[in-house]
Amino acid sequence: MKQLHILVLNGPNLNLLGTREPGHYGAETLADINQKLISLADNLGVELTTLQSNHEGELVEHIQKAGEDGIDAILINPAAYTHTSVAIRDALLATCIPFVEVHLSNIHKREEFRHRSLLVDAAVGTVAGFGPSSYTMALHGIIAHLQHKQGE
Ligand code: CA2
Repeated sequence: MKQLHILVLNGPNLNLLGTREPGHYGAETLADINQKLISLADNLGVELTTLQSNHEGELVEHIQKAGEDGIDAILINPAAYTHTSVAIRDALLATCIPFVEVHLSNIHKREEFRHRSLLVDAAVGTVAGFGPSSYTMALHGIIAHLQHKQGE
């Protein structure tokens, strides 16, 4: 069976993790989070690529390229674009790649404008509120989902 290849995509300002607002986003840097995810993926026999961009169009291009490259699933924390980006939604729907929406914080416990996600109804699932563990939970979840589908 072909090795699964999963893309982890992070949106704007997440490159600042660990430097500011530890109350909302914790003390770990994005490099720490990515490193842990890569080693977890390694243990699970899955290939993992991590990317971050502060630009909406660049995120769209990464999603389009994931479609061309045969990526099996995307874990995406679109950050502020969660609440605004029709372009990211359209790109995800166009590629038909199953994806999980990931958030460090529980967006439903925060300001009202963060309660709305433009991706939630198209995602396989959402994990929010567990800090960096949101990503590891999402990784376990999407692998189980893909393996279940492979076995169908
Ligand atoms: O909780 C999440 O993961 C969010 O996607 C984070 C976004 C926010 O706009 C979403 O509503 C929820 C913000 C990312 C900004 O990250 C920073 C990290 C350190 C310092 C400042 C911002």
